[in-house]
Amino acid sequence: GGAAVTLGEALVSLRSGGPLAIGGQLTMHAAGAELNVAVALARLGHESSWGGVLGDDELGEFILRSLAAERVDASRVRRDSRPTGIMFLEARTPEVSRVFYNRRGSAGARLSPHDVDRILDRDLGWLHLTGITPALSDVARAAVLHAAELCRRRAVPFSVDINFRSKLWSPEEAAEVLPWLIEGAEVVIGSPAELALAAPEGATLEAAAEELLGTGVGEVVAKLGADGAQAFTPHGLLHAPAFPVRAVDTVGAGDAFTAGYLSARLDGDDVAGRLRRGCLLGAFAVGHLGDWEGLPRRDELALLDLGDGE
Ligand code: CKP
Ligand code: MG
Repeated sequence: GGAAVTLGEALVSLRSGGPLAIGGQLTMHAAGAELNVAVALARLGHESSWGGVLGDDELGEFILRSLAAERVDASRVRRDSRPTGIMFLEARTPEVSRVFYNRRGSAGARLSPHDVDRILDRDLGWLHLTGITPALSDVARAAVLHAAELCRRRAVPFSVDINFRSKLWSPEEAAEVLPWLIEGAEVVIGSPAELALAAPEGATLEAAAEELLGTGVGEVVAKLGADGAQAFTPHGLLHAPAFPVRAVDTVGAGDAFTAGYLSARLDGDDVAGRLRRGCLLGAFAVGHLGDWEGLPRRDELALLDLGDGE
């Protein structure tokens, strides 16, 4: 029982189909890794909630409206006089896009431990965190570490997507903070390079996973893009292939994978089922423009899934 909750910074992403430097049309989307996961879970029918700080501005209104339309609870959101953050995204090819942030001093970076207390003061079934929010500001870092600590104290299962962002902090800074964030997490997800950041002794993916499992992490999940994904658990290693799709936009695919994995976990599926649904959601995400707009409702999972199961 209890809601699946995420917290972090939500942004407005303004997307361009070509180089930003030549101008032209932009499309407006609600974004932010944690928001993406919250929407994906709600689409699949889970009780889902997003918490954070939004500007008291039109962009904040837009994000609230998007969350309401997607049936994500946002009742713990705080509004702040600072602006809602913006992210510009330019697609150069379907596989290659660049992001430019306009988020320094944003409302979202003001997330505090006090906000976290308010957001998590509820019947909590699962908490999902990412390595983006602790990179935003000192207070946001304290907030996210506080959230992980609350979960450990209350024995609430939680997950962490490492989501290293080189535009926000250095690998050295991240490597210092990440162990405190992921200690005791049920699920840690990342690319092989991100997992290596969190497990500095691990020279290979296998060694990094081993090291994290040794610190008490329940499952370590490596996202391998077109090669699918791998889960390392105390019972062994499992691999799942990616679903073959033509990529239109890869941003948001990681969050979709994470949500698919967590959704199957919340359903009580085994590790193979979790990997499979993660890869399935990743395929939906890359096949569509926008981080989460193309994601399936539960009754639509079979649209791409021509194999058995689901
Ligand atoms: O790892 P992903 O491509 O799935 O993450 C994309 C999101 O939060 C995107 O919405 C963006 O706003 C961000 O990651 C970020 O802060 O970079
Ligand atoms: Mg990611």
